Amino acid sequence: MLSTSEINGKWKEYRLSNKNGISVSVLDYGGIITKLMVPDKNGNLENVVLGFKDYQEYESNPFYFGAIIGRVAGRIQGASFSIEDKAYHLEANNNANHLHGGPKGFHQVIWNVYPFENEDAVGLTLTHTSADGDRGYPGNVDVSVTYTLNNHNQLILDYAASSDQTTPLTLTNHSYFNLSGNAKENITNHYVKMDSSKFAELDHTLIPTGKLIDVTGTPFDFRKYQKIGTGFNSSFEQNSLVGNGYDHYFIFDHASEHQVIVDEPHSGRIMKVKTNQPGMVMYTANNMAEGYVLLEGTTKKYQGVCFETQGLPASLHHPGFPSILLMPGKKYKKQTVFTLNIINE
Ligand code: FUC
Repeated sequence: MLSTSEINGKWKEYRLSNKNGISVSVLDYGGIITKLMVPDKNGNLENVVLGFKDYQEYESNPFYFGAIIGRVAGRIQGASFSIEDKAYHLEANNNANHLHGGPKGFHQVIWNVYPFENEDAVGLTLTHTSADGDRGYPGNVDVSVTYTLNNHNQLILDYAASSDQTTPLTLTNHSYFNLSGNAKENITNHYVKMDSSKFAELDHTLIPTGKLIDVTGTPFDFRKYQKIGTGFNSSFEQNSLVGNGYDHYFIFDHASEHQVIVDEPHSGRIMKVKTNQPGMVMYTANNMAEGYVLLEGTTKKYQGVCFETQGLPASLHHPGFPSILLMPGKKYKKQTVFTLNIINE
């Protein structure tokens, strides 16, 4: 089912729901997922993402809650890059670096929305054109992001883009999940399993050094289920450096059935993530400023976890990482599927 409401006289919110009671609410502004209602093991519907109580806060959205991130998700070192010896300069909005597409990135524009509905699913296609020179990036880029909620409890995000010049592009969604429901607890006791044996080492400005670290024997080894809080109190430098937690790019080992599984035993909720991206940033809200009022509770450290499936912008400065360059005539086509269920069902 699909319903629509006006927000503050300037935005529209679309609510998609399936036959099992799951629903997702999405704004045309930033393509922001404001709410994701999912039953727990007793059938209670609760919200499993962080969102502001006062929608006005989405205008600045310092945490990038729920939004589409682009043109480039993550940090671009020194806010500049070169393509075939031509240098491009972007706005530095994170120390000397460019973060998440910069100010007025894809998280801060109003997208065109085309709803659809069929027998098994309901969805929205969001489109946006980013002009040549937008935020300093080259090429006219047409982007579409399709959100589909089906009756198999899958929320599918399909990203497509094309450009008339070579440009870096890697899109993601920046939802903060908290499977405890209505953010009753923080994410310390969420369990995560991940198909990744290496991650990109960061320096103290959170920029990849170009080196990959083997997870073996470190708090980054999620190849077997591990509590996400393992890295919060660890003395391992890569954890302490990012504010005692995770804010790192993990490289997936296989294009397997699911690359990430996260579960929360109290609520019984389990979420699987499957993508054709080469890896993802897992960010555990280590640096979340306190005191913003949410739909449930207030912002705090470790209040949610982001699984930002994407390419690695550090490939612009380090050879050997998978490229994020989109060439003219080529089609960017990426998909991430979040499947929401009850443990052992
Ligand atoms: C993530 C992180 C950043 C940042 C931001 C809000 O993607 O990589 O460090 O704090 O989100």
